[in-house]
Amino acid sequence: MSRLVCVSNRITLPRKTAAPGGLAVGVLAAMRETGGLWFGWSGDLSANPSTQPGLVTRERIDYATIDLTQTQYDRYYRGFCNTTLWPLFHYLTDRFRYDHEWHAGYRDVNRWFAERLVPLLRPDDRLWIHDYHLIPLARELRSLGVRQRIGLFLHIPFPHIEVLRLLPPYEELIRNLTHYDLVGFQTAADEKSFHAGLGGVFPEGAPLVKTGSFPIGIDVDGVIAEASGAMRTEPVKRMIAGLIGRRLMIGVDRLDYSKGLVERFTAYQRFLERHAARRGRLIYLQIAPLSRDDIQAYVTIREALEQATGRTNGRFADTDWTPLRYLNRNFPHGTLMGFMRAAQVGIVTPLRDGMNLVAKEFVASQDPADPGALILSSLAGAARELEGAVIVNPYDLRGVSQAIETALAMPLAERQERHTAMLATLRGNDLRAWYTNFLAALG
Ligand code: ADQ
Repeated sequence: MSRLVCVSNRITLPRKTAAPGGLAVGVLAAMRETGGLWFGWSGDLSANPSTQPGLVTRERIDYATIDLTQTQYDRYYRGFCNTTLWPLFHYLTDRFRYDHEWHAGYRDVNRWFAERLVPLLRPDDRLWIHDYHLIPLARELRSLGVRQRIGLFLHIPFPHIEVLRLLPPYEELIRNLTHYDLVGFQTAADEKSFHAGLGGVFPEGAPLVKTGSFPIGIDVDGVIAEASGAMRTEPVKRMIAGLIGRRLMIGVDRLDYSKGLVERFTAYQRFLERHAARRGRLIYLQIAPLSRDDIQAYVTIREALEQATGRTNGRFADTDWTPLRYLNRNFPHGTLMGFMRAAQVGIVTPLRDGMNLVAKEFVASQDPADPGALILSSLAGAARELEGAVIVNPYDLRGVSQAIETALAMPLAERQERHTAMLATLRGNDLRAWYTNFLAALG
């Protein structure tokens, strides 16, 4: 069998505590099953990076990592990836910025990745590239003579062509995608947007690019086991004891403006204004570990959330009740699943999201005998599968506030019915189906 080579911007080395992020979980699951090579940035910066990748082998997976320079990091990672592509692909055009040097840095780092990867390749390898950081990689690899099959999976949405056109080199971006043997998207809608883009760039007939939608899922039984196991652990018991019989609403998101946290906090404040009878009886726990905190937009959003938390608690808290508990911490995955199981409401309201695994994890973590209700943004990829959620538009603050009331008031029979249906969907389309289907399509 051919070897699987995964390439992602950042690699999670086994001994390091896992940074939150759905991509790493997905790649690791695939590689654990197939073995192979995982290549990417170490997360370290160096003034004079070695041309030789660092190599570590753990449980059939060879990890090959390279360092970046500060300038590469600034232009490629902070600049083009996270200040140009990230907001644009999430339709958040007011946050979109473009700089010619960032784009040059993006090209440069993709070339840098390709040059360091090529010496490690074997003739029968299959290459699976991940995400928006590495769109030009196939073209760079091809120009260095790589003939093996190369697939790309985009973890984030693919924007409509009229949005993509804000990007000065949008045609180059589309052309770069034609060098792959397979381009995978989270949803059929993203796949359709790509084909519209392709049609726009090649009006006389686009080259044939094989595409597919491969919605990423979760390890359902793994989450169920983690969640029920965690109920007996100290951190989860302590959290439940701290509720003193009150109901719990939980949100778990990387601290990112695309996750709609400011809007969510405002909607919660509105909920407390309008539903006086619920005051003192509900605690909203928001876990939001910092991410990309050296980018100004992320600093600004963090300040806005701290202010909103202060406003809500200052206005509504009582001597024995804090309505909003806001934590910037990481937790072990199992502990998080236990927190979710202890909650009556899960709230996931991104302004746009490729998929959103937290929504899926919330459903799987629930006790089927008394499941909580999920509030889910219509603009997350997951909404196309989780029809049993209370679907909201995250910009509609009144609608989100009403959805909180709907979720809290939902009778047991209805919660069970919705939970059963959603769990069946999760099982039919789990993490293993995601990578198996992608790799089968890649051939
Ligand atoms: P993300 O934007 O990172 O992923 P998401 O899909 O929700 O978003 O995945 C986050 C993962 O990190 C979840 O497994 C969650 O449990 C974990 N996590 C979050 N907070 C944590 C904390 N405090 N401690 C520990 N773990 C934490 C991107 C795209 C998504 C897409 C995924 C996978 O933006 O749309 O679903 O990739 O393709």
